Amino acid sequence: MRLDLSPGAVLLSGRLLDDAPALLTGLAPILECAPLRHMQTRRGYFMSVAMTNCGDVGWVSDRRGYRYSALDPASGQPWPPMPAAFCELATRLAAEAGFAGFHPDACLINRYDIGARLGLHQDKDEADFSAPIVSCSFGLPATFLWGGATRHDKTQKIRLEHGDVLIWGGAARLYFHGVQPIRAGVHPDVGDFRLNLTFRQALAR
Ligand code: MD6
Ligand code: FE
Repeated sequence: MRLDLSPGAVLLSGRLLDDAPALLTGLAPILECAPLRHMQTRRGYFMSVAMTNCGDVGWVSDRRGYRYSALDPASGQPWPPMPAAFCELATRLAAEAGFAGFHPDACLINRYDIGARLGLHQDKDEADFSAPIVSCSFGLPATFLWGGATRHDKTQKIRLEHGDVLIWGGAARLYFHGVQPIRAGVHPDVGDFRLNLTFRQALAR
């Protein structure tokens, strides 16, 4: 089912229910090479969400701030490559939402244990805001906060469930958004956490 949240933001509910097992299997070797970790913020706090990446570059945060990096700071090595199947799927999903020609070079992998949350933020570390972001959710459900162009805009709550895809770009590309603390539970296929993959075009093309 397709739901247009606002111009540029599309929710494809359950779109990945069939693809989820293969995606999660493909994730396992990536997580072995580049384990999930709690990154530090500029202010010195550790994020409750555990993160890692695959692709040409990965999103990192530390005392110097946020940026994309070609190397995993934990290993000093390049991030694991993005599997071709992931990249092709993200391109197809973006096209379904009306964004043709999406070529992700980064995939940020977020694991939310029970209680983990993500404060209201904009995704603005990418070089080119004409490309959308494709966000895929697995495991426990989340309450996603969908705001507007400023931090003070009213937010609406959107439930993101296993297999859901959220695509946003265009007029919504810099909208504020966040994730409320994940509530306790167990997903039958995934376990007691939520996984989110966001595909981005981080580098200028
Ligand atoms: C999450 N996602 O759903 C966090 N950002 O776990 C994001 O911050 C996000 O889902 C930009 C576009 C889609 C997203
Ligand atoms: Fe985001």
